Amino acid sequence: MFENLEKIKQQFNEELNRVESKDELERVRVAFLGKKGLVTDALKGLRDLSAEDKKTFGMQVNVLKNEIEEAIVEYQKKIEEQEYLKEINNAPRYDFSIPSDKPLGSLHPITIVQKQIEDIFKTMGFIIEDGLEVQTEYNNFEAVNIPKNHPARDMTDTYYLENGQLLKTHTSAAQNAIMRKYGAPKPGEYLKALFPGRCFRNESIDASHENTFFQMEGMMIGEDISISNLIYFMKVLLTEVFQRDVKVRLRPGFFPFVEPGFELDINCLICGGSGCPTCKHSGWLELLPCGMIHPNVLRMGGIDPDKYTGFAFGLGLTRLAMMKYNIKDIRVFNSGNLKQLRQFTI
Ligand code: FA5
Repeated sequence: MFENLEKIKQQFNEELNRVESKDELERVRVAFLGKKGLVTDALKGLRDLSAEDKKTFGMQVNVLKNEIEEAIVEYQKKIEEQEYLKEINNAPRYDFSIPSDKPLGSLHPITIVQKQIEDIFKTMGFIIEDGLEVQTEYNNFEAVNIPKNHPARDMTDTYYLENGQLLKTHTSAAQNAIMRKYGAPKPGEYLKALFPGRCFRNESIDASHENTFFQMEGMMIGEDISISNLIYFMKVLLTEVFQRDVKVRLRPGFFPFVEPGFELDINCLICGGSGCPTCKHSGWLELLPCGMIHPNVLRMGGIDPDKYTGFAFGLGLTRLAMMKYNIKDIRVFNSGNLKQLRQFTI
């Protein structure tokens, strides 16, 4: 009786070693553990044994049964692994270096304009910085001279996270971090930075307003920066982007982080200035607010306002792309409509 269990074990191991597929494994399982299997059969012999032997033999049959079950589970894993490897090895091989004959992806029109402006400013010695999209309330407001309860906060309501941080309303939110990162420039040198980014505002959407849009901020700080420098850089920017003369107007504008502050508007290129929904029938589009950095902002950035001055501008990048590509409605940009967006690919 007991030797028989040994034989069953040995037979099981031999048969298991010959198994090569899940089906064969199932056949072996049934042959040993099934209703008419060898292990089940062995249990039937229990009734002819003495009480003492019944106990020992029963225990041993159970041990054997568990061993066989475990061995089958293990072997199943092994077979699955082998089948998986076989499948991978037989899978077709692709050469990813072969050029595609299908249409390639394309750059988004905003990315195209962004790269173009970055290139222009890089040639003038500006560094390009990334601003975070999730910002602290301090960086977005306080650090640019917009204290709590300042009415300027009303104009730029945004989306707040549960931890008190917010989706930045303007690229100016990065000014403080960049001033702190690079510090005041050495005598005769300048801190020149360009920082594009996605901005968010709780806006009513229309042809020229989105709740998610792009700005491009520029900032130059040194010991002798004046409004003339500001106007020079704004002119270079617009002439290079449009590659032609565009009509602009400079008018006083209020932003708590600049003094004096200006609004640089562009004559609407969609309607040529005669008035359309894009420019709200005024013939002009607000594009490039700018000004001389407020002494408080320099001070908060760790730069001495008695020694240094600087200018900053906050270009509406999405609106600039509208003007450049004659896009009448801002909603096209976030639409994901590839048919429309691909028209602007270069
Ligand atoms: C600002 O955001 C200031 N931080 C800009 C600035 C920087 C001023 C540095 C002075 C010095 P404003 O809210 O006007 O300003 O936005 C700047 C530009 O972003 C606008 O002229 C416009 O072109 C664009 N813009 C603003 N709101 C939207 C919107 N909802 N949809 C699309 N473009 C927008």
